[in-house]
Amino acid sequence: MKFQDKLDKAVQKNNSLLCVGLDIDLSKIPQTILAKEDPIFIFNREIINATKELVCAYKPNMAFYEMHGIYGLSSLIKTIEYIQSTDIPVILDAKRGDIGNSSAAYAKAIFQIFKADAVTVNPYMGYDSIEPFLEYKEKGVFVLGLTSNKGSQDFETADAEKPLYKAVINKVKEWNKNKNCGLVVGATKPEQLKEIRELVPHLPLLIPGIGAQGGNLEASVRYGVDRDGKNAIINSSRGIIYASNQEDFASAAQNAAKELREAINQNRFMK
Ligand code: NUP
Repeated sequence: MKFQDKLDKAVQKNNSLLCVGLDIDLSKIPQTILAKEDPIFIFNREIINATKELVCAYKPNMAFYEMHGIYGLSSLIKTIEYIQSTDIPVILDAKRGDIGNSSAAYAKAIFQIFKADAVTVNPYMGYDSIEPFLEYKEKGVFVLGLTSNKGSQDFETADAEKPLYKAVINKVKEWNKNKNCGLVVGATKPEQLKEIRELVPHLPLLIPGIGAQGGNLEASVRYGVDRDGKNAIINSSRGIIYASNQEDFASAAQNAAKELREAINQNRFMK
């Protein structure tokens, strides 16, 4: 099934635009979980069980698995396999991009080994660095447009007249021949988000930066959604999965996800 269709189904079924980020931090996981054989997978499984009726996507960030070596990567593969049994799409946040043959290897790893439904990529090296990902027509490819971090001012918005992120958006429109592109736009940039949505009325936008980074939820939803109140994927990672670092972490994550889904839905059709 195409990523867009899988996303639409999950949005519809769970009445949700919430994406839960699975960014593992062992220092925030309760002792009882840490004592088990594969704590990363067990923790994720509990979070997934508690939130799978509340989300439209999960987004593990590869860095938090790579930092644990082979062990972390094996937990990531098990986690994605587990999510696949729920029909919720997985966006693997890997921010890849390299010369063509290296990108082809990255794409194979992300889509065929880790079996993600979508990936994040860095556009800095241009079309041939992204093309190997786009060739997987069933998969979603989210290109970094305007990121949530402070450093986005160094390149992305450095030229106020002709900001780099707008050049990226124009290219993404050209690259979207297989209708499998999306854009990443930080929740900390609501003004630009409004403009970006006008430039790309139909693209799925992955919007991180809610919660821990202080992004603007209301504006992100209102400006981020398309005309049908869809296609904005509002991510929160730490704000959901570490709502509690005690034994009640799963039910605390469920409550946090419920609240955020509700707050998102209140703004979905406010255009
Ligand atoms: O612009 C971006 N900002 C951002 O925070 C692009 C991203 N991919 N992210 C990722 O989203 C970040 O790396 C992390 O995995 C997640 C945000 O996590 P949190 O601030 O909700 O905990």
